[in-house]
Amino acid sequence: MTSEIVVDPAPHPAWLPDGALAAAGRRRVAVATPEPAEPQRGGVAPPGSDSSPQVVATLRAELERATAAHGGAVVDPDGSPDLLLALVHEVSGPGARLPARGPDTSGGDGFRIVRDGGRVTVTAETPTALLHGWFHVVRHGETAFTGPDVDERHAPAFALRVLDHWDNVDVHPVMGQVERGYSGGSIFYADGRVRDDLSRVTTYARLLAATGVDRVCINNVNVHAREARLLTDDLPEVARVAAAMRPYGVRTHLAVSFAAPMTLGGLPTSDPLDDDVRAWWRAAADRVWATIPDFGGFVVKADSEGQPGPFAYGRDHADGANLLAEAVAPHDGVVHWRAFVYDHTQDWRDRTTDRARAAYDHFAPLDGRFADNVVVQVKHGPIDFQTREAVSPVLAGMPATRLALELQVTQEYTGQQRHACYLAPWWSENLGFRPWGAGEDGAAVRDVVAGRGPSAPAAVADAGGGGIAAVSNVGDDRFWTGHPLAQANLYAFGRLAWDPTLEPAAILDEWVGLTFAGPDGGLEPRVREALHAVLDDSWRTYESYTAPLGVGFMVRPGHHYGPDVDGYEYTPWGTYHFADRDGIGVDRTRATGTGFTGQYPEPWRDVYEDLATCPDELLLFFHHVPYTHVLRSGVTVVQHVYDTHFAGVERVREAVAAWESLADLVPGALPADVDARVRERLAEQLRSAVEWRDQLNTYFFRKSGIPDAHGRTIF
Ligand code: GCV
Repeated sequence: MTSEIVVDPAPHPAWLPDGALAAAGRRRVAVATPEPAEPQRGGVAPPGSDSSPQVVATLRAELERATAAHGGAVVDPDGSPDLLLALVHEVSGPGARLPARGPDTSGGDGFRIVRDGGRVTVTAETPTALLHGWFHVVRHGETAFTGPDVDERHAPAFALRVLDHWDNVDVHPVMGQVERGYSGGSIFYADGRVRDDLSRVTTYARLLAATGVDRVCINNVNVHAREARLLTDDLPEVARVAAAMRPYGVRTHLAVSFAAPMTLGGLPTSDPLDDDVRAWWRAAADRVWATIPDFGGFVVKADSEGQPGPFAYGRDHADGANLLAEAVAPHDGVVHWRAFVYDHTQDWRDRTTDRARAAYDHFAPLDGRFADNVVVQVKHGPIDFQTREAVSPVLAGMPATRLALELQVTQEYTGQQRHACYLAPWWSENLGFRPWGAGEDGAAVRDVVAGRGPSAPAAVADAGGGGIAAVSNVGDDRFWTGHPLAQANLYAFGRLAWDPTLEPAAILDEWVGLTFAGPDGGLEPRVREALHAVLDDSWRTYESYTAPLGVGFMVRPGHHYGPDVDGYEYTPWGTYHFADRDGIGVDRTRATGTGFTGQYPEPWRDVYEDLATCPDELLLFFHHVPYTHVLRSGVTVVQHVYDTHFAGVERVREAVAAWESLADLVPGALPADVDARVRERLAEQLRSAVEWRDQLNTYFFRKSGIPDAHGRTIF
């Protein structure tokens, strides 16, 4: 007899199942607000002020929901509640005022939490901040009430914490509904329009509010003709999306096309210095904010992979970005302008052009020319979201510009949500990277994007820098993210956006505790153990059976899944490894290569330049070496390829075994549908890892003629 899994059509609760609310829900809780809770101005907060009564209403509904599920009660603020959430005009008490507010933030996002003899009081100056305080209490479960007395202030490190959706309104013939999406369709669009039922979007905003993300760009940065109209004809529809996210304090952004004045406005040009073009953008922005008063701003991909941009008019990217900045400035809007600009029509025979150099070459000379409300959004690496690449030197090269770090939660190059690959350790490494080593007070990338980089001018510092952005991995899949365990990546991004110093394993622990909470909030310890075994090192495991030593790509062109060592080698995309019979890697040195190492400040410009000091994990990113080059581990490059690829597959087998060890908990501590989906994905991961191992090992054996020192099977 086959046991049938009954699939609940409602989306999976992710990290907010009712069980996660148990500790607070069992208690007497209250909300105190000095302001009227009834919606004003149609329920829309005045731009930038975030006095949205809707969020207060949300908070009350959260407390009702938690107490109804767990037997507690919502009481009067003066009825001795165990938990009091109080909106105040100014947070008082020891210490300075709440930190972390910039002109683009929706007011102070921080809150104060005091636990005194088991009674907890959260105070904040805005409803959204208070909501963050509520989710802080939820995250801490019983210990929120039973821990030692505390008086703490919490505020997000970054003023802007954005998720970008690469969702198309129309299904794109090649890229589908969601470009690089591995979780079904879009939660925003279906059948060529904004969905009628946006309840799932509100649930998404709730999940995001519980992590710290406060802005969502709802369409693809590759803006096709249909999607361009979101800016004009479809504004009322965009307003519906904004209304669906507003109750949780999440603001809406749109990706726009630089050519919009021509394609939508009928003008003969999109030249950023043309007066009619400037007037067109001002009118467009005025209409947007008239329709959505708390709209966030625009995201732009220009002169990149076929998207239009200022180069067509002999203008640069500061001219382009400032055009839009001028249009949104009266509304306190922000322009996220992407630095992902390179030549995608390169001649593979040309060894002098280096895609890694492109963003810095285009943008660093423009430092200081961007308007105060422009954020230059920089991918973490100089190539494209690879499993391993160097940190982009742009992040150290534009001190007078608000910079945002761009990450990719959707697993385009890291297993497409068929492989378990927990990315927080990788993001943490990038955030913690110190571009000046111990110099410049040891400032790290996370300081730069918070506006605290060396020599940041007041405008950058006061705005809190450009913050952080990432490409979402969410779709209309029941589990939101295709692979249920990929939810951990979405959660981790939100938590790192709030506090980039959090430990990845601690974030995972939080995620497990919430997501797998039983009805009374408890967690089966074996589930925690197994999930750490599967996920903690999964990014390094993935790295070990895919492209080695920072060389990148080697994926199937187009869809980017699975191995194809030479797939991009003779293409125009600028992503080469230069493997021949003797060696492999890209010479990016100043001495003999493309000179990319020169884009870094000291110490890295010399550390990377010198084969003797370049870290092994980035060796092939910076150097072309013989297969017999000996790594610090004592093995040669080619032996390292063999060893890591054999070991990587074994580690996947161990992950499969760790998950299977939970079989007796299904159903119960482990829901049957989650188990079934995870098993299906792990089986594919193992199949794919074996394929990667065998193709990579065979390729390098055939190229080099050097056998595996341990005589293992290579084809
Ligand atoms: C949205 C990579 C992806 C593209 C993506 C692009 C970008 O090249 O493969 O699908 O386009 O990055 O970040 O703009």
